[in-house]
Amino acid sequence: MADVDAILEAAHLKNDHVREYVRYWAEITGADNIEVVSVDDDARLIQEALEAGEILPAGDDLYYSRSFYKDTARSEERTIVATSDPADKGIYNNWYPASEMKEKLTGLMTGASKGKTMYVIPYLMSAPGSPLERYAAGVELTDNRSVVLHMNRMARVGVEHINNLADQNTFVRAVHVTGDLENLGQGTPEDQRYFVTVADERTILHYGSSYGGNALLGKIAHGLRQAAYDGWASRKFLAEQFMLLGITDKVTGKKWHIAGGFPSASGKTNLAMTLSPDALGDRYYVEFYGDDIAWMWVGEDGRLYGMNPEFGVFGVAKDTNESTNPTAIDSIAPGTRAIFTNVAYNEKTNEVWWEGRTPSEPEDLDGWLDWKGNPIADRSPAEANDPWAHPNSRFTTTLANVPNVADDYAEPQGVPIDGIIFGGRTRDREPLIRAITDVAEGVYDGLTLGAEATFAADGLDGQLRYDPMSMRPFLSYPEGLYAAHWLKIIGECTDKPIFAHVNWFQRDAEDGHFLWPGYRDNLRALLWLMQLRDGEVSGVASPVGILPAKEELNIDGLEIDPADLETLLTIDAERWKQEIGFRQAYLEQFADLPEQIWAAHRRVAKALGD
Ligand code: GTP
Ligand code: SPV
Ligand code: MN
Repeated sequence: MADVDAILEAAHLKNDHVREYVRYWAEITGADNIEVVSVDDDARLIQEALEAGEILPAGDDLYYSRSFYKDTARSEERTIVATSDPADKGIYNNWYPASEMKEKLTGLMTGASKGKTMYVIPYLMSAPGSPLERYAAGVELTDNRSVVLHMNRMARVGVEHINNLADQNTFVRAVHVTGDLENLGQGTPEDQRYFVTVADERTILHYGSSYGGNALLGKIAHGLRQAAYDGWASRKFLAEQFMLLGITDKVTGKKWHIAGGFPSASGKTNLAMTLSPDALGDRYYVEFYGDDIAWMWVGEDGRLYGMNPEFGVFGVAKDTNESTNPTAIDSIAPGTRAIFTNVAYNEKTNEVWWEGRTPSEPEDLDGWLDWKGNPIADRSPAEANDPWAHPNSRFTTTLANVPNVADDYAEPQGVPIDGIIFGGRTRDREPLIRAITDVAEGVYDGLTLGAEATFAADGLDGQLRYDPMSMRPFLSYPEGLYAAHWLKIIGECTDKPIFAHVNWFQRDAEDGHFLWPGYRDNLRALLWLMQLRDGEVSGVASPVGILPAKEELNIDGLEIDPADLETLLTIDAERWKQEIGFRQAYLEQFADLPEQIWAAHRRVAKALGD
């Protein structure tokens, strides 16, 4: 092992607490070498990764990476929140004692980076100068170069983010060791993977994956799990799996900001990057702020503020194309330095492809490899219909590459939030949009978000489940306390956001088609919500919120079957009554659920005539 101090000194890493942390884990993991990285090293690291065959060229300054075939999504089963206080155990956080997990992970990581370089990635999950900056600094240690390339796109990376911390010890310790991916027993009873956030020690220990949320520790582990815990422990903020967008009315000059939670692979990226439908484009302009995480706090003016702590987008590739998401396509164009992961790749032309990229697969199979690297042309008849790309294949690009990114996206002060929406893949029951003006009912609605799980987590695709605020896989403390923290933060706002539940995924009971065209047309529902907030429309009261009156929803240029629209704007009371029963049982699991939430539940049940 090289002289750690000499390496850190040469890299201008000055923070003594960080140095001690690096020395400690270098010793345990047994890495042969240490390298401190910054975003300025990206071009060199790309070159090294190309030479090592870890990534492949995918066009002008575009790159392709493939993760191990059993390592292509987050594993919820293997994800754990640990603390030293058993009272932190919730229903969903998979709580274990900190001492047990630290010992376990130290054991697994011992000597596990032998022969490898341990990269030191100092990062910041915020714009510098943000009111929440003190919660945003971290240092990821990883033995995987591809993880460094992804972190360079997803977070602000460089020693400047940790050298001058007001409190030199206030940074998240985030250790990632890849492990021997071919021998980890993924998905079997002998599974060796552990993805642990020791929340009360601000320490993240992930072993056994090189994929996305399992390995890019600034994003999900720090940006969501750790930050949610910090926001609660400090009583200062919320950290949620939310997108964040702005809508400008070019006629009146008004600008609104909307944040919203949808479970993984349920439309956050698409909504946040959306453009106006063509017919409304002269009047409304949508700006992108964030697609996966928002940190929210109460500003001095009594409004709720939000910011995206990330620096990039790790977006679902499937069905991304010029018509569903043209801005996403621009953000991964030649020259953007984007990285594609687990899509199909043509080893002769270096092109990439995924399901829904074009209406049908490329005709000429020559050179095409599926996401596992197997030639498509060699497929047996039994494999003929297998997808070319993994359903959870992704693209990674920086926020600045998104053409409609807001001018002020990197400003530290955040933006005031006018609306909070919840949604998910719900094939029946949930109408297009229902607005909720009462805070407790809004929080209750978020807690009872029920949706179909997706391929973003291993082995759960299609299961209907409750996913509180879309945070189920990322909750770090008990649900009742989480609800209380929400009530506290929003309750402190003197000018409160309006809530709404949206659903782009209602299906026809007979043939299964989506009733709502979705994508860019989703803006129509959001415009109605903002008009309702501003008192320009009044909607129609229902037991579960305010629905748009048919004439209030702007449908200029919309192609939709009138019968479908009718269904989208009505409530199936019988189906909802049944739902209230399910919710009762679901909410009863949670300890210390605030009385205001129970009261909201009873009000909705009563309104439904139960
Ligand atoms: P994570 O990054 O996993 O947290 O997911 P996300 O919520 O950002 O999901 P994303 O926007 O990437 O959407 C995932 C999938 O949903 C893609 O395959 C989209 O094509 C599809 N999708 C998004 N919006 C709509 C919509 O309005 N209607 C329909 N039918 N599908 C949509
Ligand atoms: C999600 O699964 O919700 C994601 C992708 O946003 S990952 O970074 O893998 O968690
Ligand atoms: Mn996500």
